[in-house]
Amino acid sequence: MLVSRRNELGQAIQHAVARDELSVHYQPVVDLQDRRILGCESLLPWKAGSLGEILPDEFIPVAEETGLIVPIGNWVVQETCRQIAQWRRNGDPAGLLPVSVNLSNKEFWHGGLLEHLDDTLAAAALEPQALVLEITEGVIMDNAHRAEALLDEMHQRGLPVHIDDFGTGYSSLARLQHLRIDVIKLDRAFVQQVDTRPEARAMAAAIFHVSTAIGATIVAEGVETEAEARTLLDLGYTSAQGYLFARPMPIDTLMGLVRSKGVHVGAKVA
Ligand code: G
Ligand code: MN
Repeated sequence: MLVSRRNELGQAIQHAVARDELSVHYQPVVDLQDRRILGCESLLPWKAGSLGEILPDEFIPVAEETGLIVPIGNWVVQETCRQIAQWRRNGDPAGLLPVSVNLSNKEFWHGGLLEHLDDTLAAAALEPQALVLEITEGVIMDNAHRAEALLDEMHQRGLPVHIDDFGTGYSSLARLQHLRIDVIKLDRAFVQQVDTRPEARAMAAAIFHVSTAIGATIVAEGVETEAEARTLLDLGYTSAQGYLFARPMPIDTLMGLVRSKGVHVGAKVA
């Protein structure tokens, strides 16, 4: 990224945080067979005035560099917990869904993370299982030994942990066996044209078996076509996420979708 673009984004992020301009969107995870909603993922789309819509892929690295990622991430966790608590108070079926948040590198390794999670869940009167933590494979494998200890602590607290973007972060399969992981999210690099590319199909099949071997559930990310969804079903996948089913959406749209599609309660995926 150009230095000027990075500076511009850095300043815009600072303004957005100061002016309370961020809002959380949600993308459903669905049952591949009947398309009912199993859970959803909290995402942070961001419309930055003159800069237009900025996707997380572009602004998260800048937020990491400026250190703003920690307050932004804390805010996403708080906002998501507040929302789940509100759904439950209103008896909305969305309150039954596990909701995941993405933890970036700096947030995961930040010393205050577990305390912040404990405090935020307690303030919203939520049990730890209500909030799912998504951590990319790259972040975990940066320091697999330390990550193992932290994941153990999360497991002891009952916090579900998902490995995001699986297959892109040079995973050590040897270490993977020792990590407490509830769900593996297959990166969309293997999902794109999985119906027509034999290599993608073979990798999707192999990673499915890896998830079974470590006792994790698997979710396919980035499904965009019916043919991809059908192939994944053939390979044994039961849950997925992607533009074919639903894009990340504002809260009201999600609640409408939950009412029309129905939810499957008790799945471990978000
Ligand atoms: O890294 P992570 O898996 O959390 O990425 C989530 C990002 O992927 C979000 O920005 C979301 O908008 C995007 N996304 C979700 N579904 C799809 C999809 O079907 N296709 C593509 N290209 N991107 C998707
Ligand atoms: Mn994610």
